[in-house]
Amino acid sequence: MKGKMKLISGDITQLEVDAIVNAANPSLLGGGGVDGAIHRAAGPELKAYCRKCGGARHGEAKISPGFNLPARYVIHAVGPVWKGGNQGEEETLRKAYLNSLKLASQHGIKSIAFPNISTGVYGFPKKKAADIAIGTVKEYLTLHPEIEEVIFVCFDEENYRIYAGYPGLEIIPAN
Ligand code: AR6
Repeated sequence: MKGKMKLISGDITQLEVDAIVNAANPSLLGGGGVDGAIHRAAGPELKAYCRKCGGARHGEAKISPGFNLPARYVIHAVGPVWKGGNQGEEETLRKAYLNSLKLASQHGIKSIAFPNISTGVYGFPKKKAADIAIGTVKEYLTLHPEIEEVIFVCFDEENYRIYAGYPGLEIIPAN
């Protein structure tokens, strides 16, 4: 597990990894934020492919090719909408990470990059989300040596500061 979790600031669409994770909505047909950026960079074939995926519930994930992205795959994870914390939001966020990692294992993905799922439009508190993201990934890696690298990609400064405060994440300098 040690040395496999990394932190980088910037745009997830630029990363040359086996898979990038998208913070999608249940339609899987695109939207704003990181979802919009991924669909723009992947090209229209991504939406056409996702149309056939049948959507996903909050906490679920589906996989597609990366099309024009440098990443081979996109894993579309749907995080919870924050509604105050009493609607199972924490467990749903954990499942979004876990189901993404399970898909990665099933598809021979060795390197995977996550954005800070649900911490934008969906309004999940950032520190709590980081605890769940890092905790879930850490636990998964101890049991699944097939995943070699997990990169947390922070686009906004607040998330980056929060993640940089965790011991055990290797900081990769941005280009
Ligand atoms: N690379 C990496 N992270 C990014 C990028 C990027 N290019 N752009 C934004 N972020 P959000 P959510 C960060 O709102 O909260 C969409 O409309 C951003 O700083 O993209 O899960 C979907 O279609 C934030 O920390 O996703 C859904 O309807 C993080 O990505 C809804 O938003 C997540 O913010 C999902 O909301």
